Amino acid sequence: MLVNEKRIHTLNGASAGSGPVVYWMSREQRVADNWGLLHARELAGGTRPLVVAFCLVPGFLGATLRQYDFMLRGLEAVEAELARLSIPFVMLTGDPGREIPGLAARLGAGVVVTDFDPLRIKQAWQGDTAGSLGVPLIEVDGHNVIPARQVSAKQEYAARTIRPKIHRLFGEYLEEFPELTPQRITDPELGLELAPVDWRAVRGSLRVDESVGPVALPAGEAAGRAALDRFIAERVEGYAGDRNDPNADATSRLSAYFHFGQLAPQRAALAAAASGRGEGQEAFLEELVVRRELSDNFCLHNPHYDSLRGAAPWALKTLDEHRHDPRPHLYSHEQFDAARTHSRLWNAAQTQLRASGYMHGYMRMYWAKKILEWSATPEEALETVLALNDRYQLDGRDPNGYVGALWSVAGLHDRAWKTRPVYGSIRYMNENGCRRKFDVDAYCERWEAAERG
Ligand code: FO1
Repeated sequence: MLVNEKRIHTLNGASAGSGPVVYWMSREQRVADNWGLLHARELAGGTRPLVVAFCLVPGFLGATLRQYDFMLRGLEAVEAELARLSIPFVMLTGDPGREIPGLAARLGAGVVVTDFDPLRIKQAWQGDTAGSLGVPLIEVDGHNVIPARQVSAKQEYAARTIRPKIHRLFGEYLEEFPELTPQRITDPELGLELAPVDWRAVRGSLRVDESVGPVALPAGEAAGRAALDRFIAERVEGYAGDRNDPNADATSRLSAYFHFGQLAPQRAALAAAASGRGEGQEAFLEELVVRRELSDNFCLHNPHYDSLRGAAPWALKTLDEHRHDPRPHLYSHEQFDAARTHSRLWNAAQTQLRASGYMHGYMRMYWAKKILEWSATPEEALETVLALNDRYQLDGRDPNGYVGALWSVAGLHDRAWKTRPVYGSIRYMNENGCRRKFDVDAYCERWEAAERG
């Protein structure tokens, strides 16, 4: 088998037919280094057609034009790359729970393969599809180096509890990807009328908030790979020392590519492991594998990953005890959104997010903790953090984003710290801490200048 069978999980009990194989691409939007697509290709072999389908959901979790634009640019590249391998690409629009079974029925598909994704909405789409398909729906984990269903059967407490489990299995799963072989079956034999996607029509059909416009970041798997290669060649060496300095440009900047599946985290792990760059390599693998996969573990095992109910009892208790503490400043969602607080540093971070679709990881923690401190309730704070993150961040609505928000606002995967007003024993951050780490004024000036244009 091309794909380690522990990556594979069948979502219904239906028996396979002999018709075409459909790969329903969703989280892993790339052709290379894609375990789900490789498994589908292997099932198709030399005799059964393989068709790749993507279902465009017009109002996905409040996404704006910024995210759809980035995703569609990547999917155009997917279609072109698949064409090179004679694999047809079908773009559906609507509810995947209806559209995927509909396509499978039209094609007389014998099996459908799709991507592992721990988000509730994805699990619901997959549940609906599995229930009405009549043939197997097979999930493949192409996102985690160690498949999320294998690493642990329960919600892990913290990085320190999942780390040894990941390290133990790392050798088994960190393997090179096989190459995807071209399809030899020609179109007429497929018996399908598959027209190329009309991308203008697809873009025209979007009903999304256009006030948050596209960003200039190049999209697609070639761009993701180039960004990885640059990071490994130029920056991974200094990653351990400089990654907490928002002025240093030391982070990988790969998260949008991971979020839309335009780059496999496993490709990045292979490149880092082979880089021989000591401390930087270790620090990057910790973020890339341990922290990232801890986020999938949390969302898979905790259905409340985007609300305070997902937090630990100690955290809920302490936030509740400090619910009525006077807030030093109080802002509404709109004031936060417009970057209109008293804090020059906070406003600069929000401006970076609005203007670029990205906020430096260290600033994301500070930014979210101040929203906790300056909101009327912890519930309102978490709502604001998630809404702003999902609206502006290219990689919003991702397990990593949910975990980052709950870490900042409600101590997820963290421990209790010295008690303070509003925060209780949730870890506190302030501007002086930032000043000790980096040149705060330079950061502010940079984003104030960007705002002025
Ligand atoms: N996945 C889909 O299968 N279809 C979509 O139309 C779609 C839109 C979309 C828009 C913004 C965004 O951030 C993600 C989007 N995704 C879509 C899902 C995404 O690929 C991820 O799988 C999840 O957000 C995180 O696991």
